[in-house]
Amino acid sequence: MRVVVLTGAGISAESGLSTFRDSGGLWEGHDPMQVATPEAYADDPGLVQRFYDERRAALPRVRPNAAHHALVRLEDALGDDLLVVTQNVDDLHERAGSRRVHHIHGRLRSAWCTTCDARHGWDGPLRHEPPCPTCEEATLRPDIVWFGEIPYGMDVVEQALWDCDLFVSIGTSGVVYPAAAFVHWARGATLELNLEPSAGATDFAESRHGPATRLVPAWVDELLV
Ligand code: BJW
Repeated sequence: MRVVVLTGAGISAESGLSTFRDSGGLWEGHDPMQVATPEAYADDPGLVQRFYDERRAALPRVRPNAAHHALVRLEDALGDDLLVVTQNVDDLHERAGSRRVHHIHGRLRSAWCTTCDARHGWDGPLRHEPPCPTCEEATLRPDIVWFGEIPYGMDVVEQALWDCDLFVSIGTSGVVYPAAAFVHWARGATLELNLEPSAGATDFAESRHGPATRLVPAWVDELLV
């Protein structure tokens, strides 16, 4: 059975990472959705770099939860027939042990040089404008896909959705495209696992509601019987 799993901020919520649209919380008085944009970066790069520096620095303080671990069990059973596509920029899937993870919105622990196009693994801050290790220009930005930018690896994702027997969406509000459209691209059965019905809940053949740490392990158990 070929399975594509899409994850969003809800899968990392119980690890202690904030979601985008649930908390209504502000970061330094700003809506995070306004900070995570190319326009905000052009207006005030220092502010946007601080936003991502803080989130990058927080990663070692959080751990993968039972939902991340359940997806590793699924990969152990399905091997290359499972693809995890995540909108999350954290590294909790990898730290749980998932190997086939596709980060369509980029990764916090990567920096992208807008001068030479090199990408570098990055764990420290970027706000002090460090030189790019490749070209030495001080033009490193977070390797993150903002609104209006093209998500990564869409050809691979599109093909996997086309070929899958089952598409499962976990912990995402279903308001950001193209991920919100994956349910329409998937050829197989569709299932939503989310705290509450998402914006696209009625597009799924089946929807289950509750915390990811309960729903995801239970669903994996069911599939592996
Ligand atoms: C739990 C839980 C628990 C809580 N257990 N569940 C008009 C119409 C259609 C499209 C557009 C339009 N105008 C513009 C667009 C395109 C635009 C877009 O979608 N805009 C919409 C706002 C309308 N999209 C883009 O620009 C994208 N690019 C693009 O489309 O390029 C064109 C192209 C596409 C394909 C091929 C070729 C070309 C880029 C989108 C970039 C999104 N970037 C961000 C920020 C960067 C990353 C970061 O800083 O972290 O990505 S925005 C933000 O939203 C972030 C997230 O990845 C993304 C999705 O959020 P997510 O994960 O769904 O989180 P929440 O908070 O919204 O929801 C959490 C859910 O979990 C909730 O439902 C909770 O209930 C649930 N939950 N606790 C289970 N314990």
